[in-house]
Amino acid sequence: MKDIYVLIFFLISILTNCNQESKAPDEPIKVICNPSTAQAVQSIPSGEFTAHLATTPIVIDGCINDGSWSNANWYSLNYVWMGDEPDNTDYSGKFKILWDSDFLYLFVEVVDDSLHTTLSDGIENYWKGDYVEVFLDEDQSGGEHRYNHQAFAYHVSTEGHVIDKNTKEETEFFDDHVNVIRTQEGNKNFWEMAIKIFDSQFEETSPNNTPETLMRQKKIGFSIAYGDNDGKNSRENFMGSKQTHGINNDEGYINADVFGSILLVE
Ligand SMILES: [Ca+2]
Ligand SMILES: [Ca+2]
Ligand SMILES: [Ca+2]
Ligand SMILES: [Ca+2]
Repeated sequence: MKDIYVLIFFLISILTNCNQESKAPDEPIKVICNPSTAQAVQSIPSGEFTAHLATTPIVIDGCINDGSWSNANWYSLNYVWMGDEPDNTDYSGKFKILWDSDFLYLFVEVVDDSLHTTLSDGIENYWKGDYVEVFLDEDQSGGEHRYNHQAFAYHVSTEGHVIDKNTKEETEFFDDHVNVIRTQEGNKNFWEMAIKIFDSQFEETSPNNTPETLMRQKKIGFSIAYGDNDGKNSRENFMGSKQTHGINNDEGYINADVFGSILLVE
């Protein structure tokens, strides 16, 4: 009799895991939940985007099947900021944006032939890829932000960490700012994020920072990029959402003047 219970338990375990492989810490969930679509991808050289309000909840699970995502445009993440023009097996990227009062949501789809985990070459090389970089300037003030928080350059790592420099000029994890789940299907990686928007009053030593409440017609300084490292200990490509990004297309981590923007609409 006991053997039957063990068998039933075993069968239930298999059935409940059939859509999802077991997940070790810091590894992507491998799922089939992001079917290819024929939806057009818009390239916007100015990097000035529009985001619609999410009218249904967005579950951060690396799957695009939340109803609101189908109302969002795909935007191109294929401007070459560094390196030669990659072919579309080496790299190709696109993203969607949504918002509600609490979060800015991003869904990023990246084709990358060789996924190089961000921190595998040590924390000091976090900016060499692979990673998604999200540039945010809450009040679109522009200006210098390298070691202050009037704007952020979140390096979202393959491991799910959110990395930027702090006011002591050190590398710091700001994991509480971005809830991210990455899923992987073959050579495609899907990064779904819910991002809290902090203003320039953010204090890294305070436990009481309050994110901005987002509203219609708000405009946020924004760009997004992908650093593609295919194992040569370098960022072989840096690909962005905007045609240019300052000096050598690499000014975003210092100067928010070069960012594009997002306008929040209904
Ligand atoms: Ca989702
Ligand atoms: Ca690649
Ligand atoms: Ca600012
Ligand atoms: Ca890569």
